[in-house]
Amino acid sequence: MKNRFKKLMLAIFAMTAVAMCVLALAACSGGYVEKLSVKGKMYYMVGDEFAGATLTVTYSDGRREQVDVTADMANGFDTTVAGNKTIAVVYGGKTVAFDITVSELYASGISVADGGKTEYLIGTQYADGDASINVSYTDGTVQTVPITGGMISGLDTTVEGEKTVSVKYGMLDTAYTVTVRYPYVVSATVASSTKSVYRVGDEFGGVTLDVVYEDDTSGSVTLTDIERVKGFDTTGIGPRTVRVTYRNRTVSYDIQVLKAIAGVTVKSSVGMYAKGDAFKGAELAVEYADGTSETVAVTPEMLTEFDTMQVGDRTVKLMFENRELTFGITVYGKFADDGGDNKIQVEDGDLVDMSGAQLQSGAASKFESTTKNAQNEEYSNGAEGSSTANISVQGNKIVIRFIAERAGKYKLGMRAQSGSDAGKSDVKVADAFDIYVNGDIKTASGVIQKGSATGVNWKDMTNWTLLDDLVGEIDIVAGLNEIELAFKGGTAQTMRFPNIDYFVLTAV
Ligand SMILES: [Ca+2]
Repeated sequence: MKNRFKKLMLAIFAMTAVAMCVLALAACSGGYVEKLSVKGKMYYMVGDEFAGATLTVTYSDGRREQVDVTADMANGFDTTVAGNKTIAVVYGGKTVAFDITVSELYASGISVADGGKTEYLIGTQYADGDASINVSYTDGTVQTVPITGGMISGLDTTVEGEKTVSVKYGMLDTAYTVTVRYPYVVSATVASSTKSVYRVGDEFGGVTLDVVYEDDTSGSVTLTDIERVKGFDTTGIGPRTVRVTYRNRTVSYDIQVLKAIAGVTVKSSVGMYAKGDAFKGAELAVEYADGTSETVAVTPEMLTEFDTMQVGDRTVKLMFENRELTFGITVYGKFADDGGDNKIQVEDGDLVDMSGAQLQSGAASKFESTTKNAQNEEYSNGAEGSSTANISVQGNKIVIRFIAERAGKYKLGMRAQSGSDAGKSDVKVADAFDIYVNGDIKTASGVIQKGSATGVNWKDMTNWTLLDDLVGEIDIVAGLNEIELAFKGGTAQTMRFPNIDYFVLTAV
C-alpha cells in the first residue's frame, strides 16, 4: 500500500506538473532564464498608479517570451514624492531595472484660444481679457486663462497693419496675429469750403471732408493727394465729377473748370469813404487766355486788407484767384447831424485838417489848453479840450472836411478868442480870414473879442466869444464837404488871432 500510495502521489504530481506546464509554459520546457529586459512608461506624475511595463524574458534555450509587469512586481515604484526612481523587476531569479521620473503637475503647453479680439482701432489699447490662452497641464487637463496686458508684447497700435502679439505665460510662450486699423468711415460729406471752381491748368486744390467714424468720433479731413482722386481734369473747361476715397469711403463732388485767366486789373472802385463805412464796391477787369474778358464785382469776401477806422488815404488789398490786387480809398470824418449843436472840435483830426497851417516862428504846438500868467503859473484857458494856437501865419489854412449823410441848410458858428495886438484887442473875423464853403467864398461877419480877462498881455486868456452865424446860411451836401478858413495877408505880424476852440453847425 505504501508503494501504491507513492505511485499514486507521483502520478498526481506528474499530472499536476503537466497541467502546470500547460497553464504556464514558463519554466517547464527546459532552459532557465538567461536575460531580462523591460520597457515601460518613464514619466509619472505625483500620485500616479503604476502604469505597467513589459518584461522580455530570454531563456537559455534561446526561447523568448513577454511578461506583463504588475504593480506587485515593480519593486521601488513610489509616486508619493517627485524625483527619479529606479524600478527593479525580479523574474526567474534574474533582476532587471528601469528608471522613471515622478513629477509635480505643471503647465506643459499654451495656445491662444479661439474667439479673442483680433482687431484694434489705431490708438486703442489692449484690455485685460481681450484674448485668452488654453493652458495644457501635464495631467492632460486644459484650462482657459485670460491674457492680461502684462503678458503681451508687440501690440503697437500707433501704426496700422498686422501685428504679431507675443504671449508669455511662465516659461511658455506663444503668439497670435491682430490687425490694427483706422476706424472705418461711417459717413463723409464734402465740406462747403472745398474748392469747386477751377481754371484750366489749375492743380488739385484739395478736398475737405466732414467725417463720422464707426466709433462715433468725427472730424474734418483735408485730402490734397491727387493719387486719392479720380475724375479731376483741368485740361479743358466744363463740369467734372471728382471722386475721392478716404479709407473705406468714396465720395463724389462736382467742380467747374473755367477759362484760364491771363490777367486781372482793378477796373473801377469807390474811392470815398466815411469813417467806419463798410466796403462800397469795386470791379475787376478779368482777361482770359482765350482773348475774352469779363467784369467781375469785388465781394467783401475777397478783401484781405480793408480799414476805414482811420481817416486818410488807405490801400485796400484783395485776393482774386490767388492774385493780389490793390486800390486806394480816402477815408473822411463823418458828419452825422444829431439834432444838437453839432460841435466840431478844432483838435478833432478826423474832421479838421490842420496840415495847411504853419506854426509861427519859434512856436512848438498848433494847439493849447493852458495859459501861462506872468509868474509862469499854469491854468486852463477854458477851451473844450484844446484850442488852436500859434498859427497866425499868412496863407495858413484850416479845413473842416467831412462826409455828411444827407444834404441840409446850416449856420456855421465858432467859439474863439482874440489875442491880437499884444493880446488885448478885439478882431473882426473878416480881417482874419476868408471862409470858403464847398469852394464858394463867403463874407464873414462878427467880432472875436479879446481873450484876456484883465487886459494884461498873454496873462489870462480865458475869455471866449461864441459866434453862431459867421457867413449866413450854407448848404451842406450829401457826401464830401469842405469849409476852409484862409488866413489873410497881415494876419501873421499884426494879429495874434484867433485861438479857435470849436466850430458849430446848426441846422436852419
Ligand atoms: Ca476844442
